[in-house]
Amino acid sequence: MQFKTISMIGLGYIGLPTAAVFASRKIKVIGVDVNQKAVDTINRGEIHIVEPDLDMVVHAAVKEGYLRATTKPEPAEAFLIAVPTPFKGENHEPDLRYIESAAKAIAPVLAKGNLVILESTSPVGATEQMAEWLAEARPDLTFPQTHGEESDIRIAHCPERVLPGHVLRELVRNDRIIGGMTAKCSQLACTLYKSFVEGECVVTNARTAEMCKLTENSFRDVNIAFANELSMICDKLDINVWELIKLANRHPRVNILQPGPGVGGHCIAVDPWFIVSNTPEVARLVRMARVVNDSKPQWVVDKVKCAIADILVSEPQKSIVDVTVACLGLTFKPDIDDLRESPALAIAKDLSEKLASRVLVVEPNITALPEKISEHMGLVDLDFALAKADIVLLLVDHAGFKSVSAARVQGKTVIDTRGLWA
Ligand code: SAJ
Repeated sequence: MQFKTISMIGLGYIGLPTAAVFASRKIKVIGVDVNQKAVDTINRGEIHIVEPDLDMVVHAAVKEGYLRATTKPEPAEAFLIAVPTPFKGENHEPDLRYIESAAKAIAPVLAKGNLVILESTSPVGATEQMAEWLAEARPDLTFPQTHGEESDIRIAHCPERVLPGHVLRELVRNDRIIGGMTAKCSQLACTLYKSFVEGECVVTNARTAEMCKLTENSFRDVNIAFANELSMICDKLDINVWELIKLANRHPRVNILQPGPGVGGHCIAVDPWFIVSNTPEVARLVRMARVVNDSKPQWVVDKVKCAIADILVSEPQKSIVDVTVACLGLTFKPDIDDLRESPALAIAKDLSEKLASRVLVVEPNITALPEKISEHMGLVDLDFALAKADIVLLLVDHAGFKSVSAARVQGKTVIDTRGLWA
């Protein structure tokens, strides 16, 4: 079967690039998003997110008539859902409300023979739950959970696994996990993805596909937690953690990741909690990694406070208001503009709000801070920050910070959370 028209529900960091890549293969894509502004932007052939080269691909897709955005679902042969799956509350319980509303929004336009794919990272069981919501909304159609291979609607979970900043390349080249609710569901989903995926489309069931995505991000989280814990141990033992890791990684079977100010973004800091919520009594290591990584920003804040105390002791003529802290970087990882769940931002905000010292913030990848943050801190350029700082706090290893010479930070207290200048 050849898909001619598909629909992407959710036009964010994953949905929009995926929609554009399908469109570049001459499949008509109806993009659906609740955000009217995003819809209008896309229909002008422009983009509302930052991702290298995406603007060109979207522009071409819209111009050639293969991609169109709307706020209201329309009939299509396949529906792909790429909406956020955050967690709610103190217990980090998964919040499936966006999947639920996407399912309820497409239900009225579903037709016999349609394929529905959940791409959003989800706790185990979410695809079956989505199938239930669809079945409740459309009692006139049959679904895999009750009719197996004979169902009118095919359903699969095919998680996205692309790295922000390299989305277009990874969408095409990475292997794709295809978790159909039945074998026929998987087969149809494979046919769809093979229109652009050059990697292998590997078939499994929906629950394994859900767990596979969570496992990948949790693997990374656990390993970063190990690196972060090492950095705190080494600090106490007066050992350079960056040198230590380099040395240990010379062992052929050791590959330690890099410590940092904490783990940010909307994936690695979130997804392990879905495993914990599925199996709270056994997911001890997964939970502990989250706890370790989440404790790192406060550890960095405490380091700054100690550094200020040291300055006040060694320069008694100074008071706390005379001490200037320059925070270099706010995004959740280098060379992007994404502030979501950024530990660097949390640290800078905490210092700005709670310290009597002057806090300067440098973030070369954004032109203005979001409104609710800008009341607490202002952006300055790197030269100004370095000239004024008593304490230079490196929070993000942006390429532009790498070239700062030792001479420019001489005499200042340097706290390098990324080992960029180690
Ligand atoms: N980080 C460290 N030390 C490291 C590596 C990363 O502190 O050695 C930090 C980063 O600074 C950042 C956070 O971890 O704050 C997450 O960054 P990342 O580059 O590890 O991952 P993401 O969140 O950009 O993308 C991840 C990827 N998952 C894996 O590599 C297993 C990506 O492939 C997924 O598609 C994505 O999550 C997602 O959407 O789930």
